[in-house]
Amino acid sequence: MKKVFFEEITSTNDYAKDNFSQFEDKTIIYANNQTQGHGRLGRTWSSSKQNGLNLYASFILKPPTNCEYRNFTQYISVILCEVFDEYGIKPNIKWPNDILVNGLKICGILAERTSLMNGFVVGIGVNLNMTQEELNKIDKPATSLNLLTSSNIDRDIFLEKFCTKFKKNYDKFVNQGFRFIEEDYIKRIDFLGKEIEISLNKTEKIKGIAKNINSDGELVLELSDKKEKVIISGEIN
Ligand code: BT5
Repeated sequence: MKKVFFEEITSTNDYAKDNFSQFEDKTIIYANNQTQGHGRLGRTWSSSKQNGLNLYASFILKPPTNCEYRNFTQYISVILCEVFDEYGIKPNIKWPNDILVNGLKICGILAERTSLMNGFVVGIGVNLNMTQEELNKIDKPATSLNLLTSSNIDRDIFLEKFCTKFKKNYDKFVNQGFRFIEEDYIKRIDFLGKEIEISLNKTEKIKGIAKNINSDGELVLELSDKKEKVIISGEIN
């Protein structure tokens, strides 16, 4: 995988989108610091004050056009969980693709595309070395790998572990889609069978029992009238 590194950048996702056509499939754009890192719906992704300690990376992906791009974030979340396993951490996936440890967010994943792109960009922000003070400033509960392992984490080693796993099964995943990761993904989900509320957009919410993740990676919700509703995208509150 080709890597492109910046000391400082506004947002690796924005750079990857703006320069998409220049790069080959599976190029990684990463940076020591982001000044305008963002999540979904214009939300901020908080960075550490110290450079180079956390992972801010975006992947340029140009798979065949029949691939469901939202499943790629799920593929990446499974790979990230496997990397965390190597550090002795047991993370959960909060559908569709947040990664949490004991209910605290350690990693965010953001897939984006524009009509001009023959593919998409998937950005990951991973808290590798954050102080508790920095985490306390985030408006939702968060954690960092260094605090969980009581040791400093080498960002480049973490990224290398990720890339090795990403490449290993990428072609199989592209061919088979979500089915290829279904089992590994579902075993990381800890809310199945529970009542949850999902924000479908900024104003609409829906409640129900989380029944299952179907073979396309979508969430199946049982509503109060026992009817099932398939949720393609949204955010569990
Ligand atoms: C995400 O958005 O979780 C996706 C974040 C993706 C960030 C990467 S960094 C590299 C690439 N370049 C970018 O500009 N972005 C990507 P969302 O689901 O909208 O969650 C955002 C919310 O997570 C915020 O509103 C906070 O509540 C919380 N948050 C912000 N920074 C955090 C952090 N460092 N650790 C844990 N939670 C955080």
